[in-house]
Amino acid sequence: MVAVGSAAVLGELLAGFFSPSLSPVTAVGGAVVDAVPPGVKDWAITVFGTADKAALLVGIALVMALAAAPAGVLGYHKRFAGTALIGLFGMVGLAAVLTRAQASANAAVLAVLTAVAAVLLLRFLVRRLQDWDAGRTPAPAAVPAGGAPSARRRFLQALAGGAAFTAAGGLLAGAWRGAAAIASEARSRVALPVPASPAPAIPAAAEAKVDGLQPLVTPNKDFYRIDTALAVPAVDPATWVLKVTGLVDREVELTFADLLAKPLTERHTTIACVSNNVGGDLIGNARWLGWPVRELLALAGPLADADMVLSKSADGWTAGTPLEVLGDGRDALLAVAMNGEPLPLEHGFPVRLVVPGLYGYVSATKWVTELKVTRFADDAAYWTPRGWSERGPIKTSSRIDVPRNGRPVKAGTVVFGGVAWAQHTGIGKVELRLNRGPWQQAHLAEGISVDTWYQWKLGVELTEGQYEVQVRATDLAGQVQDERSRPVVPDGATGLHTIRVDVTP
Ligand SMILES: Nc1nc2c(c(=O)[nH]1)N[C@H]1C(S)=C(S)[C@@H](COP(=O)(O)O)O[C@H]1N2
Ligand SMILES: [Mo]
Repeated sequence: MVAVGSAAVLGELLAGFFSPSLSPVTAVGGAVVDAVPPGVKDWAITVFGTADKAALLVGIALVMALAAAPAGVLGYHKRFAGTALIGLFGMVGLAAVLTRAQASANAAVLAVLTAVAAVLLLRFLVRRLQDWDAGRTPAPAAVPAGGAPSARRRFLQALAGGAAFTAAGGLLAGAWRGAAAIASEARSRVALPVPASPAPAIPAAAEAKVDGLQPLVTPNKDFYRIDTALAVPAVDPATWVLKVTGLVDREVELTFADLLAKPLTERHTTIACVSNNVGGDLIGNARWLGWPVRELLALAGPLADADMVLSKSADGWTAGTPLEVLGDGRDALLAVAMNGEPLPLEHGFPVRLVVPGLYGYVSATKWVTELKVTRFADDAAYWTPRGWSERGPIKTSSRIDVPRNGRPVKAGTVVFGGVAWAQHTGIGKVELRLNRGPWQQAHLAEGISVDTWYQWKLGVELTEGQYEVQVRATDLAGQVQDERSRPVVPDGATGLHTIRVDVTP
C-alpha cells in the first residue's frame, strides 16, 4: 500500500507541476463519475453533499489500497504475480485516462509512469522485507551478528520513508488540487458572451488541403505551452481583478464580470514563442475572444511620456509591450476565451493578453492581474535582464510540414506543404527550392487574416535521389524573410527551414 500510495502521489505531484489535466487520479475519478448510473450519483450527492468529490477521492484511495494489499502479498511470494496485479490496475487507470476528453499522449505517459513507479517501489520494499525475513528464518546461530536487526531497520526505514512521502506529498497535491479544482469549477460555469464583433468566417480557400498538414486552427489540447510557472496558477475569477496603474490619468479596476459585460471582439491570431527555432512548433493559431486593450487603456488615459505597458501575472511574471502597439488599432485583446472555450488553466484562465505581431514573452501575459503604464527607460520585464531583447516583433518565417524531414517518398509528383507567417503584415508569397536551385513559387492559400499563419503547397515532379528542400516567405510589404541563420537569443531565430527528402523508385 505504501508503494502504490507513493507512486500515486508522485503522479499527482508531477501533474501539479506540468498540468492539472494530466492527473491520473482526476482521470480515474472522472471516468467513475461518468460510468456510475445517475441514481448512484444522486445518492452520493445526497449523502456527501458538497463533499462528494472528497468522498470520491477517498473512495479511489480505498480501492487502490484494496488492490495494493494483495499485490504486496502476491509479490512477496511470486515476484511476477505482484507486478501483474499492479500492471492490471495500471491498465484500468490508463484506460480511464484514454477515455477522457482531454486525453493526451502526456497523460498516458504519466499514467504508465505511475504504474511503473508502483511496481519498482513494491519490488524494492518486498526485497527489503525478504532480507529481513531471510535473516530471521534460519537457526539463530546462523544469523550474522547484528544482521537481523539491521535488515529489519532497513525495511522499516524504507516503509516509514514511503509512508511519510505519501502523507506529505498527498497533502501538497491535495492543496494544489483544491485550488485547481476551484478554478476548474469556476471555468466550467463561465457563460461566454456572444461577441459584439465576431471573428470573420474562415474562407474555404484558407485550407491548402495537403494530407498531414496541421489544422489551420490549433485545437486547445495541442496548443504549445510556454511559461515559467512551476505549478499552473489557479486563479478564481470571482476574486480576480485587473488593475491599470502607473502613468495614467486615473487608475482603473476591472472585475471578471465587468469584463464579460463589455462588447467583446473575436479574432483568429497566431501567437509564437521567441524560443521557436526555425522549423519549430512553438507556434499556434487560435480564435481568441476578448476586450480590446486600447479601450481599457483609453479609460485610464495614459500620460504623454509613457511608452510601455508592463503586464503582470498572478505569479509575478511580467511582459513589456510598446504602448504604441496596443493603441495602433490592431486586435490586441484581454482574452477570456480560446477557440470557443474559456481559457484553459494552462493558457491563462481567467484572462490573458494576446497581441498580434509580438512574441509571447513581450505581450501574451497569462493569468494577467495588472497593466502598469510606464516607460522602457524605467521598467524592465521578466526576460529583459535575462539576455532577451526589450522588444520582440515576430520575425517572418515559414515551415515545411509535409513531407516530414528524412521521410522517404515515392518518385513522381511529390506534394510539399506547410505554413508561413508574418503577423500583422501578412504573407504575399512562398517559394521552395531544391538542392539550392532556382526558387519556385508555391500555391499560397488565402489567409484568415494578416494576423494568422497561411498554408501553402507545391507539387514537384521528382525522380529517385536525395534532395535538400528549403522554403522562404515574403510578406505583403515585399520583405523577404531573413535567410541568415541566427539563434533564438536575443530576439528570435532567423534562417531557412531546410529538410532532406529521399525519393525512392
Ligand atoms: N504568466 C505568464 N505568462 C506568459 C508566460 C509566462 O512565463 N508567464 N510566457 C509567455 C511566453 S514566453 C509565451 S511564448 C506565451 C505562450 O502562451 P501559451 O502557453 O498559451 O502558448 O505565453 C506568455 N505568457
Ligand atoms: Mo515564449
